[in-house]
Amino acid sequence: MVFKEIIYILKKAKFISVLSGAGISAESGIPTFRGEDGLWKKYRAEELATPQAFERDPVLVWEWYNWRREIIGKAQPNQGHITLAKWESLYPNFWVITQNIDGLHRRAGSKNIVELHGNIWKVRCTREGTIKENTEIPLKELPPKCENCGGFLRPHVVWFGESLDRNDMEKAEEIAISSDVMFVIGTSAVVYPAASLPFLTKRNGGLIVEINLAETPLTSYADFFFKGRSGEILPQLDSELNG
Ligand code: BJW
Repeated sequence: MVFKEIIYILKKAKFISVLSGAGISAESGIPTFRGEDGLWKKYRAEELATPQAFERDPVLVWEWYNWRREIIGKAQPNQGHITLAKWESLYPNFWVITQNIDGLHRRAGSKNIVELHGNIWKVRCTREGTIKENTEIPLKELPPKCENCGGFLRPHVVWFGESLDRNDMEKAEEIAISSDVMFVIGTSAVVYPAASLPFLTKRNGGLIVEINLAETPLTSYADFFFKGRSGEILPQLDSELNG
């Protein structure tokens, strides 16, 4: 019944967006941040994903990223990523705003992507600010150094207390405002400013469709809530949509 209703809405929608989080990549074998598998050694993300942690112990922070690069490097996009990539080809306005740094949406074939928190395959010189692609797994030298000036390289990602790229945030807000429907998939919806985007959609008359294993602070505001794995629910929606 709910499926029928959402399919009717999706068929009429002109602009659809997705806000994705770590949960969409969980079925690809990538650990989430706040789940049972969310700890690396004894550390929480809040203790490692900060500029202060990097200043204090750059080797420790890089060990964490090195470990994640190995997992992500072996991972494949799952049916959730693949369904969203397919939908991009069906809708003239379809955007993925992701908090994930794993690049799996792109590898699944999505092109209209805003990577709000950066990308694990890019590094930035802490001295010069230059950004380069780096896909070495594992990195041999920790911390890696800038070829040009010898300064420490850091992952080109957004840590707590750091501002998101202004262009990315403006684009994400524009998408949220324009959306008839925003899917919020596999995010605990506690990290701002990403977590504010569904409210922008709602305030501008759009609908929120949440897909998650568990309820989140957003659930009571969502128009539809599908409890379960995104890698299963998205293909089910897709077969109803095209059936
Ligand atoms: C499944 C599933 C399956 C599992 N299917 N579902 C306003 C209010 C309060 C605080 C703030 C605020 N504004 C700013 C702040 C401070 C802070 C913040 O939000 N803190 C809160 C935690 C309290 N925000 C910031 O600092 C941001 N910067 C900023 O605002 O700058 C301006 C400013 C500066 C200084 C002061 C004030 C303002 C930056 C945030 C950067 C976050 N960075 C990280 C690391 C990125 C790099 C990396 O990956 O290493 O981003 S932290 C981490 O959390 C990562 C994630 O993208 C992000 C969100 O996590 P996500 O994706 O939601 O994952 P989980 O694990 O939390 O949830 C997974 C979900 O999936 C769960 O719900 C599961 O149930 C579900 N799931 N399997 C479907 N198969």
